[in-house]
Amino acid sequence: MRIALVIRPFTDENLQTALQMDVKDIVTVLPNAGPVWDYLAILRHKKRIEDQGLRWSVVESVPISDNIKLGLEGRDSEIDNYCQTIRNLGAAGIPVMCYNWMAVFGWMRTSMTTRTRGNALASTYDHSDMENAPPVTDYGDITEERLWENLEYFLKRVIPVAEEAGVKQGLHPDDPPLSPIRGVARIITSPEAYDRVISFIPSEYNGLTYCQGNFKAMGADIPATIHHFKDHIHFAHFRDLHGQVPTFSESFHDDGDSDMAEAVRAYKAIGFKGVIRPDHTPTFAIDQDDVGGYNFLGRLYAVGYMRGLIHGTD
Ligand SMILES: [Mn+2]
Repeated sequence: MRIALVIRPFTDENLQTALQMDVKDIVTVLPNAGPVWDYLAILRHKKRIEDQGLRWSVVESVPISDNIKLGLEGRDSEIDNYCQTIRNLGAAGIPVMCYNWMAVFGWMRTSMTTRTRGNALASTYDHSDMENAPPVTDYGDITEERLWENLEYFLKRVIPVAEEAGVKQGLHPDDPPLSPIRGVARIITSPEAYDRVISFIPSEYNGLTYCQGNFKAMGADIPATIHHFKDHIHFAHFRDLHGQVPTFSESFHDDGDSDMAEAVRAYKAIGFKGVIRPDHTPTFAIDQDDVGGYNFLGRLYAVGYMRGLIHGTD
């Protein structure tokens, strides 16, 4: 397993800092991309990374529209665009794409100002705060069955293209893994949901982004699920929490409820060859900008902790 980073802001100085942490794997989107990610633009972004001695290991993420997730008009041409983007990424040698199946709204928290260790800023999701939230009514009933049907439809068109292009697909859990929220169903909320996803097309290209924070939020056994999904884990997010759904707060990686060393042992035991990146971290008092879990210092601290776990476990 190799440690990777999202670079925010995407500057040469920050790329160089990653290399100084001995992080050589970069997780990024293509800046200013159109509906189809252009091959030459992909190539130049890749060269910008490689010219600094790094590599572009994962695309996180090519957006998937609500037309596709909800089965609305226009989805077929948008799926065609997604497939052409996969071909272009494959031609450029990018091996893994992360995506999610959250409709209408994505990652959600009810507070970004929770105080964690030393009054560092962290985030919380508390479902009781959402009980009176106005329901979403713009798209008709958004049921779990509707999301499942559209996901199956999508995968049956996309996975054969991904296989041909050599680009593995890693589905990220819904965050929070809870259904419904404001009347909008969510489906990627349990380990069993992933068994169903894989059953649609049993291919190693039809896999997971194993986001540890969300598996923790589901109440899943983290080492057991890493073993269960071993051949389908293409990318991992390292994160921890206090609590689980319906209420949890994010924590420093060395301060949450999980046994993170056991998680690292599990990745090693399955021979995980992909990359793992620190996911959200709390914001330190001396950090210059509070960017909702992606401040640089928090992730620098996380990389040191991850490196120590990797060195110290067997
Ligand atoms: Mn994640």
